[in-house]
Amino acid sequence: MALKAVIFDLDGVIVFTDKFHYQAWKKMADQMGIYFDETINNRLRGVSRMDSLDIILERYDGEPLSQVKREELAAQKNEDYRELLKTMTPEDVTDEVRETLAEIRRRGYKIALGSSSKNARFILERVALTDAFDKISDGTNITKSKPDPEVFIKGAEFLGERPEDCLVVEDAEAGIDAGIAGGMKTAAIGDAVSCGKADFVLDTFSDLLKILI
Ligand code: B16
Ligand code: MG
Repeated sequence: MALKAVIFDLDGVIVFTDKFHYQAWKKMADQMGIYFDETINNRLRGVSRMDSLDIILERYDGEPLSQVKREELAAQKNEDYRELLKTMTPEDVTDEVRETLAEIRRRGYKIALGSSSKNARFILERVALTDAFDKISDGTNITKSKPDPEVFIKGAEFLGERPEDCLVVEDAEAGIDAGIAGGMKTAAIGDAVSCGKADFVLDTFSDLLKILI
């Protein structure tokens, strides 16, 4: 196995914005009288904004909502979410993550982001981490969200590497499925560990340095 590049998921791997997604979706759900809790929020990991809305609306028993209304709800949620993102600072990335990314690059690997989020660049700017990535593949350059492999395939393409030479690092089962479907090696961290499908399991982010030697 000759890995040449690493493609990182963002939310749940590099930063933890799930609490902000939760707060913003919770506000919308409360306004509409829809039951929503942290367990349901866990199902939104790695899932696109509109697909997340559909999951929340599974518990909505009012009249069917038009596409225009659905888009309005998603836009309002995103506005609320972005307000919360503005509270993020470089302190929201651990030294472990920052130093591990720098060391991976020193060892000669290319680094890309592979995030479903349309806010990925904004988040990286907030936490001063944009320069740690050679290329960014995110929600703005894909039409299908994880578990479809598009975001990672684009990431590999942007880097100029073959999928089989890339390692995908993910916290969501949908993301591990996407990496496998894309023909990449996969490393699971956090929530994704329990799915048992990844090639590697990370107890902590710096465990990557044991794989990327
Ligand atoms: P946005 P990731 C994902 O980020 C989040 O895990 C998921 O909860 C969110 O719905 C999705 O991004 C879309 O985010 O509304 O900002 O476009 O884990 O793929 O980095
Ligand atoms: Mg994630």
